[in-house]
Amino acid sequence: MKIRSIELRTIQIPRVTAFRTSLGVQSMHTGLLVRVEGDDAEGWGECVSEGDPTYSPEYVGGAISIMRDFLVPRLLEAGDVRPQHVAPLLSKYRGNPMAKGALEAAVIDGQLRSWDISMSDYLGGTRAEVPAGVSVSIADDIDKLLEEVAGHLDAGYRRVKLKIEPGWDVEPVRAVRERFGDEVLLQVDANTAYERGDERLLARLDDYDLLMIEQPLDPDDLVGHAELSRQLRTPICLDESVTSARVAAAAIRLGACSIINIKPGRVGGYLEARRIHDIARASGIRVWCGGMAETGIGRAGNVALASLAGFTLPGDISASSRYYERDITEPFVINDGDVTVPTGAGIGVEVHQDVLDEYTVAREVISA
Ligand code: SMG
Ligand code: MG
Repeated sequence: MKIRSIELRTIQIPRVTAFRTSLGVQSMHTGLLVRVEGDDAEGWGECVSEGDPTYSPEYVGGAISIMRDFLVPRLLEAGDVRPQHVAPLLSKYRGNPMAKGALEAAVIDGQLRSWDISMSDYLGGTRAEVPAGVSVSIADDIDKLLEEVAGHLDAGYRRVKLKIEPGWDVEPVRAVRERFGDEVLLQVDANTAYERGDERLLARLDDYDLLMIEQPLDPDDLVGHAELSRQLRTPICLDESVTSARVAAAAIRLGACSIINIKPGRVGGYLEARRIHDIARASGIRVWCGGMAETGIGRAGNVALASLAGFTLPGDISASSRYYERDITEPFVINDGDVTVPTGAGIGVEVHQDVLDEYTVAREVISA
């Protein structure tokens, strides 16, 4: 598409309930949306950097800065840009996969809208529905946790992921298993909260038939994860560590994981995410689509990605109402435990301008 201008919007949306992980607590979601305006279409992308650099080195203020000073000018100079050109054009600038991924997502959406092709068809999706999973906050106590998990299971979620940290790991897992039984698909996510030396503690989770332990160690510690993989029966899944297809291939080669959480934003976009899916599939590694509490814009793309055949595990793809009272697009809902893959052109959802304006705290437009 011929790009005329790119708009960056910072949004702040209150979360329905505060979300606590080993990295901190969030009751307000700070997000960054990108709108690419072309000659005959506009496209939207969502940058999954958060307000602060805790999950990732990227954060909203930094993403705006690199987009404004380097990435956006490069795209505007290039003029006519196809989705597959975005990453190569931006590759001279190091890192910043979330900022790059958001720009690529907006170009994909704009291009597909003008071609009248859905994102799922474009990526090669094979499913009309994807199974919904839910990620559960660290709770104040076990009773509150059980109450929350009961609500999610009643709502039809097919898989539950508990956030864990030292002091909140074996007990909550044991309590959930005891109350809801062995049939529930259950996994945990440590967001890097453990260290080498915690093997014995983590091995206690082996008794609970978990689908996986997600990212127990530091993002850079592929070797540590490989050693842990050999010591535990529970499969190791990587999230924060996997920032590109190259790193994914290295992690697989090292035996650092048997499952990968693919978040398009974290790996530089949907096309790189698909590459990781392809590599993993060829290597017998299972993948699932992660989440970053996206609005309907990012969620629509994630649902499309999760419709690819290799996504054999339920993702962190929940209903919009799990996060926000009002989404900025038509809300995603759970039907019999599934989320329907949009079939409209591009991401297949429309931005509700009035709601978006209400949550916008900063906006700038950069033109060619
Ligand atoms: O989108 O449902 C969602 C959130 C899923 O737990 C989730 N994401 O490490 O996988 C993860 C976290 C990252 C965000 S919280 C810091
Ligand atoms: Mg994670």
